[in-house]
Amino acid sequence: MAIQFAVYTIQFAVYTIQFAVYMIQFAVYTIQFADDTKHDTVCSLHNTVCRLHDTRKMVLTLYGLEGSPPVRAVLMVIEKLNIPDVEFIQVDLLKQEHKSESFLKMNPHHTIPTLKDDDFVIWDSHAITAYLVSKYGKDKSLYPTEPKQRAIIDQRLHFDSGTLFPVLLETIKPIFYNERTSFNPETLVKISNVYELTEKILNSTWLAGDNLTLADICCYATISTLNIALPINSEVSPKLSAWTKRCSQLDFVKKANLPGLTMLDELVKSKLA
Ligand SMILES: N[C@@H](CCC(=O)N[C@@H](CS)C(=O)NCC(=O)O)C(=O)O
Repeated sequence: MAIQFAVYTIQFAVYTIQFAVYMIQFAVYTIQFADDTKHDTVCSLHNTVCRLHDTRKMVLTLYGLEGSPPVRAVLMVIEKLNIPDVEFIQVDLLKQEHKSESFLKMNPHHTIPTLKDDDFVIWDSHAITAYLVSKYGKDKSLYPTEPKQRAIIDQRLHFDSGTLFPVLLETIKPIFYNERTSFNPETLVKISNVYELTEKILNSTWLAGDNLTLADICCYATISTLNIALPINSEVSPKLSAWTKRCSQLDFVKKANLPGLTMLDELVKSKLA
């Protein structure tokens, strides 16, 4: 009898504890739901990829500026792969925020884009986009593993890093940092040369063959920006012109490249005499 009573008492205690746990869980969910609603409102004020500011689910943090071409390459890949839960943190280069102690601690090279995935930090748009496809892409076609296909894509990505982007920096930097009010004519010749080179590389629908890949996304982010300084002439560069148009018509490009490109375009033009 006494044993049975003890068993009932223990059972009662267990049920009471379980009930308390459920009540706590309910309270936590209620608080989180209220918080989600607040975040959604904040988020709707932001655009495109910055869709979630939900600290509970947040995995990825992208540091950048929407106008920056390599940042736009990452935004396009996030959009294309439909990766949720990305927080976008603005790093204002003109305010030297990329040279702050906390940013340098994360990325000593002080460049945007920089991506943080929990404790893992990676910078350089080409490395970031490749990482995103490998880790989060349900479909790997943007960066296939077949060695020859991948080698061609890698070559185009290095072409962007080593050839296209330096010409872009040379074009834009003096406008922002040296208060130039016109493009340097020698730089415009360099742009024309890289257009010519790209025209020769373009032998298929897309930059690395018959399928859209990271090569198109990264190079388009740069070339669509070079186009601000020197519009592509469809008679001189028909393949480049057609490819540029093809890229610009993709939904994810409209969503994740166009807003930042337009912003940069207006900013650059406001500085020209
Ligand atoms: N190769 C790099 C280039 C990144 C880069 O130079 N970004 C510029 C902004 S568009 C930057 O962070 N400049 C600041 C600095 O170099 O201090 C990439 O693709 O991410």
